[in-house]
Amino acid sequence: MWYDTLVCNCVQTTFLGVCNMENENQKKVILSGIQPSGELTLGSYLGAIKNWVKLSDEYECYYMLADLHSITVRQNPADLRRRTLTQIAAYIACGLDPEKNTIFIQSHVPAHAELGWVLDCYTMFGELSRMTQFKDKSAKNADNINAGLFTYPALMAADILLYQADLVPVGEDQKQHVELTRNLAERFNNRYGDTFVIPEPLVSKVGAKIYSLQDPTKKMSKSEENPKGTIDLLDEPAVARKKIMSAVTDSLGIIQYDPEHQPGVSNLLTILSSLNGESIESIVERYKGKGYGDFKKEVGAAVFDFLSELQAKYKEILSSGMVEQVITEGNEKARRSAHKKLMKVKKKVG
Ligand code: AQP
Repeated sequence: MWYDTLVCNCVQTTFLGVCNMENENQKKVILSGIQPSGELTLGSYLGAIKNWVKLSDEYECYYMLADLHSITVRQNPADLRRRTLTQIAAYIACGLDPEKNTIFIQSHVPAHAELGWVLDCYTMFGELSRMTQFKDKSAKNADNINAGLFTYPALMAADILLYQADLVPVGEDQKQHVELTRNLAERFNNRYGDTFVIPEPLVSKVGAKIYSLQDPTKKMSKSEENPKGTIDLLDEPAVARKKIMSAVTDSLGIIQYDPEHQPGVSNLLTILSSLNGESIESIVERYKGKGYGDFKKEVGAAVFDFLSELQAKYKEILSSGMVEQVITEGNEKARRSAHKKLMKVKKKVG
């Protein structure tokens, strides 16, 4: 599988970090999360959640709803409250098994904010100023460049270090934050003795990056303003199919994977391949000499089927009342684990 090639970080960091593998049978720990900053998109699923599901058997996984991070950008309170439930229901509908994974809400575990503050005091202004996401997000939110947006990476470090995560599944754009987390953990360990496991970023080789259907050079984002550019997991399947039919392509008329010259077609190839499991080469082969119309119809049908099945499960999960129970149990387990680490940190700091 795509993550098999990773080296256990305990081999590399025994001298600097706490090893999670004292007992051979103990699973390595994974932590990841998605901000409830908008409705989950096909990009959230294909780029993150689909891979989380694959990791569930092999690792001890903590998956959170990163609501503290989401308020670095202004959110409508009612929408944020609603998404707290619906996003967890969507995680489960996407295949995350609450029996195998700890699913929780970041703000319900106060240790995140507390360790975040401690780490703020060990993070240098210059380090935070170099974060490219801060530069990008401040450009996008020029009227609200708040301190939270600036110190967000220290809170992300707290999220990761509280659970002794060995691996953090992230997109390329978040690798820099995991690097900062490693530096902070090493800095802390050097000063106070072994406290934190040094995490590794887990950048998926197959996890797809999905682009906007209307501007295929830009990532498909939850907060995208043009609804035609995104496929939300809760879009009516017929509406989503229509969005695929009107996706921006090009005038070359050849179906091939060439993100530089044909970003739109390449994006549709990635979507189809990720949904039906067929290789991009094989799809390209099938469409030799054929036009965009037939190709888009097949992509649209795959998206329609995927959403129909997902939404049926989602409705069942929401009406069953299981979400509240999953949150209660997940929060409790996360709190226990995080509290232990926070107490250790407080003791060391004095
Ligand atoms: N389009 C995408 N393609 C591949 N992966 C994606 N992810 C998000 N969109 C795509 C992956 O989802 C994880 C968590 O995302 P996040 O919500 O914490 O932050 P984000 O990457 O900033 O997501 P958005 O949708 O773009 O949010 P907004 O609009 O609020 O900025 C990450 O692993 C990310 O790679």
